[in-house]
Amino acid sequence: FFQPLAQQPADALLALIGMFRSDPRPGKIDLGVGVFRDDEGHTPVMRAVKAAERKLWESQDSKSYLGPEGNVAFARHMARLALGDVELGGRLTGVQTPGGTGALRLGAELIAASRPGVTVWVGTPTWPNHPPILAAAGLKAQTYKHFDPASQTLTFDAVMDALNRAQPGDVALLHGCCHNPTGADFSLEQWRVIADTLSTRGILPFLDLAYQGLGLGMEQDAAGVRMVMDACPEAVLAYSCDKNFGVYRDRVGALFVQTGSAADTDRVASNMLALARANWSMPPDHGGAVIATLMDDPALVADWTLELNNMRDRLLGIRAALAAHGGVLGRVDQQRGMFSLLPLSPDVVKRLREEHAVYMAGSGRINIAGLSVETAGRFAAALNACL
Ligand code: PLP
Ligand code: TYF
Repeated sequence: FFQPLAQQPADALLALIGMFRSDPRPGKIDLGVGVFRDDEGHTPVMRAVKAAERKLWESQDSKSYLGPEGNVAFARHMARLALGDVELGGRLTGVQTPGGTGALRLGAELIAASRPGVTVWVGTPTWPNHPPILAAAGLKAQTYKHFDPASQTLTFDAVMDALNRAQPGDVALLHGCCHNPTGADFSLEQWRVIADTLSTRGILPFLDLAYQGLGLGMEQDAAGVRMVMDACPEAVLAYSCDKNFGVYRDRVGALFVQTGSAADTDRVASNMLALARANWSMPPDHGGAVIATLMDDPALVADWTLELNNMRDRLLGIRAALAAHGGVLGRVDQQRGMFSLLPLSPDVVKRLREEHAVYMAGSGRINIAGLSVETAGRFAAALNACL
């Protein structure tokens, strides 16, 4: 029965985890999969998350089913975190999803249910899971250049050329902040132009906000998304809490949809619930319940904010230390979040791994959090030796 199946490649990023683990060399450096790390290379459970888990463990008296919308209080909190002073209802609806990935899949399926086979404009390079998620929903991806690795610059002319070539009714998938894999984010002025273009040309924004708070700050990192949602009557926002709350494996996210009218919202919400039921019935509860518990406690919110600020400062500090070495690292202090994409050939990536025990994605993407101000120099020297 399964003979017709072709062998599929493993996820190259996730495969690096195993390769790194089995390397016995001391001082090995892991710049692969995108998780935050501290100076010791550890990905900790955040203090406030641990405290909220304790609180939840003591107070939770049932694990009976919730509905396909998941934890409603959680969705309300995340809407405010992402969008500011908003309420669900009226023209905005939202549900909890299994991670940002689940939000992207549900958003793609909702878009496809409304406009089968519609074109989605995607800047490249992008997160490798974006194209298969769009394809799985039956959407057509049309690519354009977002970033030029050799010059380490965001190709804004190419972005605008694409948004002007798109047909009214097409969709534009945009990274809200901390672009994966390049760290090359739009400036506020560029977001302004994008928001105006999307709104006047009638292109639906499909926003992916997976790293809020890890770029410049919670408010700054959401500014572009908010500008677009203010300018455009209709928009789709896939949100992930897995990085900014450090709850990766608990799979926590939400999908928000802004519609043109309260009547549209009712139909959109009923379609989101029907699609969620056909996918996962209802999202896993634990992560959403923990974050809702955290958000309901001002002392925990304050501690979470403090720890998130420290995580962000650590990334910015490493970026500054790397950029001081110049060369291909010279512009990483202009980029934001966890990733930069260095112009390295597959051969150089392989030599860094084999000769220097430095592990990174085959594309030349590095996870900044895998370094420290101390190891930045060693990485720069290894890079120089291979170039
Ligand atoms: N979008 C981008 C750009 C990402 O890098 C990730 C990373 O995992 C996601 C979405 C999905 O996040 P999650 O782990 O919550 O599914
Ligand atoms: O790009 C990254 O490294 C993160 C984590 O299938 C990730 O977004 C990578 C691959 C994957 C799921 C998550």
